[in-house]
Amino acid sequence: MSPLADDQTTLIRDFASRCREKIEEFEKTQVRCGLIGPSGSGKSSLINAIAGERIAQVGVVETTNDPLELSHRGITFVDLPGCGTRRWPKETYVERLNLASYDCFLLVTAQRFYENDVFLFQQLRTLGKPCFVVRNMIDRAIEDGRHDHGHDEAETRRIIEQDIREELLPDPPERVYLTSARQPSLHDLQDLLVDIGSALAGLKQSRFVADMAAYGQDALQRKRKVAQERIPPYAGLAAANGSLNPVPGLDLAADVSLLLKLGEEIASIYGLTSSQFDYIKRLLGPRALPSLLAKVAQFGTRYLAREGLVGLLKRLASREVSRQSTRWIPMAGPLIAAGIGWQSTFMLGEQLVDEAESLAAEILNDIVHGSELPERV
Ligand SMILES: Nc1nc2c(ncn2[C@@H]2O[C@H](COP(=O)(O)OP(=O)(O)OP(=O)(O)O)[C@@H](O)[C@H]2O)c(=O)[nH]1
Ligand SMILES: [Mg+2]
Repeated sequence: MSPLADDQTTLIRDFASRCREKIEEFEKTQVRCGLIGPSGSGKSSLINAIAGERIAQVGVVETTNDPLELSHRGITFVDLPGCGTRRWPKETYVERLNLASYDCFLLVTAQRFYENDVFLFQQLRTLGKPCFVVRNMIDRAIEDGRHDHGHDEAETRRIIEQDIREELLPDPPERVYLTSARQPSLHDLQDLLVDIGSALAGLKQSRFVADMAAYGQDALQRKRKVAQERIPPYAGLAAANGSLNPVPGLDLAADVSLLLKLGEEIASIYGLTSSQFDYIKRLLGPRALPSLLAKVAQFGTRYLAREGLVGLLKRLASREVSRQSTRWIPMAGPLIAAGIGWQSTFMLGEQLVDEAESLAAEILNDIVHGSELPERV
């Protein structure tokens, strides 16, 4: 390959820094989500269920006199102190806690809402912030409704929803989400997550969709779009590497480092990193199928470890070196000529998304089928 002219080198360096910016822009995006609700209503359990990772302590009474921040990649959950206490009077609550800087709120109860909750709900609405009303522990309420009154699930849901709406008069929410942090794939948690994502805009939306757990097909579809959008800047960087250091097929080190990072991002989007999978295993309990565990381990060896990726890349490179992909030319422009890094990264990225998605779908299927079994998270 002939050496590049100076102006071409500049062009490529510019392109590479734009790709890097794109990656960093996403990495730096944070969604701040506040949770408000009484002790024991399941806020910590909900945080874990939303993150798909155990980041909050459950069943430990946290006398939250101060906001408690818990992070899961791009989502910062803030377990907020009770409103209307001596420490946090309701009149100054929103201002002192700087709630205007938040992106969304979950108003959580496992029983009913009280006057201070109603006050806060209205204040948050006035701020124009998405505020989701959550009645958690619906699994228990359904059980009790059946046992105590002979109500079926639909009847219990109807009664609870109506009660909550009345408690939040004069301006009741459009929807009350009836959730169970112990049965995240049942009831309304999956809708809640999809709706939070929809209430956010731009990169915040992508960030939330990437980092929320998926408990339904709808979530998986949304994740696919976000996951695929992660690929082009990585492919662009690989192409730039390939153009500036054109030793096709030999020096794959730079591409491998990029792909490891992309692999980790995609794995995380689909809940397949080891800490996320620990949470899933608790949901699945002893039923976790050995074949599923083996597949997840195999996925890790192929895409999240250097040796596995080198093998995959070499195979792709030898197969694809002569085939120019035209699909993405508008994005990479003149760089495509050096495109082994571009093509390999793209193909591998797409293969990665496909495999992560089908594994996540299989896991989801197992979670759904096991949800009737005893609670354990
Ligand atoms: N059955 C059932 N139990 C739940 C659910 N959510 C939480 N729990 C249980 O309720 C207890 C309290 O849950 P936490 O998540 O710690 O509640 P919290 O709101 O964070 O409590 P504080 O930290 O004290 O404010 C734990 O034993 C949870 O396992 C649920 O949806 N269904
Ligand atoms: Mg807690």
